[in-house]
This record gives sequence, structure tokens and C-alpha cells, in this order.
Amino acid sequence: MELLQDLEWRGIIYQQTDEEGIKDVLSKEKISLYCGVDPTADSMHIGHLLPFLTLRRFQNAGHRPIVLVGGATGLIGDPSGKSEERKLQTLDQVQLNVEGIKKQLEQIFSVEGENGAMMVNNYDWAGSMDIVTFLRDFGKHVGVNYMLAKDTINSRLETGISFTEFTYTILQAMDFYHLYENHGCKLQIGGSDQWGNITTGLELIRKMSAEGSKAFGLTIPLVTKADGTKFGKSESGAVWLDPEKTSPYEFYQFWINTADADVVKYLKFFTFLEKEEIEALEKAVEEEPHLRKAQKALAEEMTRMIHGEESLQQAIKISAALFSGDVKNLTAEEIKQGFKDVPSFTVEGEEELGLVDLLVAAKISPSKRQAREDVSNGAVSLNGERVTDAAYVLGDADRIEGQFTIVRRGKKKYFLIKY
Ligand code: 383
Repeated sequence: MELLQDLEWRGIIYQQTDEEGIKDVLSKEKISLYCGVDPTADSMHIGHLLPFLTLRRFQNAGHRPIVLVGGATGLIGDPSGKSEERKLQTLDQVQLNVEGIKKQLEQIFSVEGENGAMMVNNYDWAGSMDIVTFLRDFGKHVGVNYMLAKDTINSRLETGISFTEFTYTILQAMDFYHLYENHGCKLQIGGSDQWGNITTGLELIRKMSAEGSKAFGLTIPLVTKADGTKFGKSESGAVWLDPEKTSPYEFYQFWINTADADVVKYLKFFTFLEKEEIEALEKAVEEEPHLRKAQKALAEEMTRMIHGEESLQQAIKISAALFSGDVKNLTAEEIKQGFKDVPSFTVEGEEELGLVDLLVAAKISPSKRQAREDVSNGAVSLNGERVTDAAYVLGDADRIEGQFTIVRRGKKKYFLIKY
């Protein structure tokens, strides 16, 4: 399918500055286009994915992506969508964050070939610009009334906005102008919150570049959930791309838990599966929702894309073990991922532990009497094997890789004993 048609079908286009113009230029030439991210943390989260995956779709269609990390803008803070002034980050922190985010982006884009991705950092041109140049060459072209009319600034006038954040949109506009002039970048894409910043850039290009210059903006919708709650949050907070912050298992679980009402939309937004495949999955949601085929496909595509095949297989293995209760073949590493959120108890010292004492000490059973009863009733299992002997003493064989014992009480309540 043609790129624009495909984006349309996926529901990825929210606003365009010049629909006819964009259609025209894309039908005639391979363009350079960009999308930016500010290094507000050392990792991106899934809220960042859609615009960058969209950029990747342009690359797959032969266009050249420019990926911008905002080493300069990250020092200022974009007021877009924020109801309060941001806290300034230190230069050191921002530089660390740039490195982390750059690595993640390099994995999403192909850098090979004629339309290999170009990675840029706006600190390289904005970081050392002196204030007189800024005010004379750029500030002079952006009217204050024009800026005040922007949603992202206008909405902050009551609560307050510093001159620093007020100026942000000009910095992003300078980037677009810089990339337009130096790299022939004709299009900027971003989330719908970036409309104001993208159009300031077009204003600058219109005023500063040679007559007949033409650039475009395209925004992507905010990802929403059918139940009205915010997209991209799990029980433990944001879903990060960094496996140290959100393990591949948790990442996989996030997508697996997508509601039927959202899953087809997410397949269109986030995966590179073709129309036919997605339509078949849509049918599966309608006809056999209990099989959760679409959720499985989504979770597999996304986990493979971000963490690779091996981590995906591990996430599937952990999920299956937790579902069936057959946990004895998990490795310590897999246990760490799968049991991150279950209550845990650390055993100090080396002495042998009676099961009943352990259940009480770890607050798995409320009293010794109850603990004995739980064990005799067959409600307690260690590493997936039921233990019914109330006099049982735990030994080395109960410690997975010497580090963990998984205790289950009842059908689903898991606890982790650490040594
Ligand atoms: C900075 C300089 C540029 C172009 C863009 C920027 C960053 C931009 C911004 N973007 C968001 C961010 O960094 O703040 N001013 O967190 C998010 N983006 C993308 C997308 C999104 C936006 O990185 O809507 C979600 O991910 O545009 O909120 O020259």
C-alpha cells in the first residue's frame, strides 16, 4: 500500500499543514523528514513510540529520517501539554539522557543505505548560539501575539509561564529551519501536542528562507484507551523501553493486557503487520475473543521489536509458567522478571528453615496454627510442587540457583523467598 494510504488506514494522521502539498511532494520525490525527542529521562517510554515508528514507516517507504535528540531543548523544557513550569535539569544529566535515548533510537532505525537515518542533536547548533544572534536572527521573526495565540502557551497564561519556557517554541522552530536549510528537511512530524512548535518552524522557514521555500508539518493522534484511562501506564508506572526499568516480561504483559476494544487500533498504530494480517486478527477478536490472538500477536511483535527474539521467548516462558503454576524450570533471572511485583521475604543466615515457621515469618500465613492447616490441606506449594507435610524443612534443593524459593498459597497468591 502507498505510504499515505497506509498511514490513513492505520489512523496515524491527525493534522496536516497542507494535505494536498504533502500528497504532492511525497508522490514526486523521496524527502528528508524529522521527529524530535527531549532527553527528559535516560530512556524513552512507550508514549514516545508512535511518532518514531511512524518516522520508520516513512523510512520503509524510501524517505530519509532525521532523528533529533534535544540536547539543547532538553535544557529548557517544552511547555506543551504541561500545566506547570518544569524543573530545570543539569547539563550533566541531560547529556547522560541524550546518550541513553540515542542508543534506543539507533535500534529503531536503519542507518544503512541511501536513506539511512541521520542522528542529530540540537545542542550542536543551538548550544553555543549567543543571545544577540538569537534575538536578531530568529526572535525578530516571531511575533509575540503569534506566540501567545498558541494553545500550549495560551493555556499557561493563568497559571504562569517563565520567559524560558515561553521561548521554547522558537528553539524548536530554529531546528526545523536549520534542518531545512542544511539537510533539505521538508517535513516535521510529531504528536498532536507538537502542532504549535511545528507550525512556528514553518513560520520561520517562510520568513527566513528563499522565496518559494516550502516545508510541511504532520501530527499524529494521542493514543487513547477505550475505558478513558491514560495509555502507557502499568501498575508500576510508565512503561519504559529500557529493560532495566521495565523488564521484557513486564513489557510483554503490558501489551498482552490490552482490551479487546483497543487491540486492533494498537496493531495498526504500533506494528508493521500488513493490512490483511491485522484484518484477520480483527476477525479473531470478534469471533473468538477468549483466544486473545490479537493481544498475543501485538505483545509478540512489540517485545521482539524492542527487546529482540530471545527476550520475547523468555517473556513467553515466564508468562506460561506463571499461568500454569509450573514454575520449577524458571531460571533465577526469569524469576527476577516474573516476580518483581509479588511480596517477598529475605531469609538471613544459613540455618535450616521449617516450612511452617517460614510461612509465619514471611507473613504468608497469619499464625502457626493456620500455617499448619494450610500445608496439610494442600494449599501450599514450593517451586510449583505441593508440600503437605507440616513438618517439612526446606533444604538446598528448594532454592532455585541458590537464590529463590517460590511459595504459592491457594490458587494464585505468589510469594518470593530470597536468600
Ligand atoms: C525538540 C526539538 C525539536 C523537535 C522536537 C523536540 C521535542 C518536543 C517534545 N516532544 C515530546 C518529548 O520529547 O517535547 N518538543 O517527550 C514527545 N515526542 C514524541 C511526540 C510526542 C511528544 O518526543 O507527542 C510523543 O513522543 O512528538 O510529546 O526540534
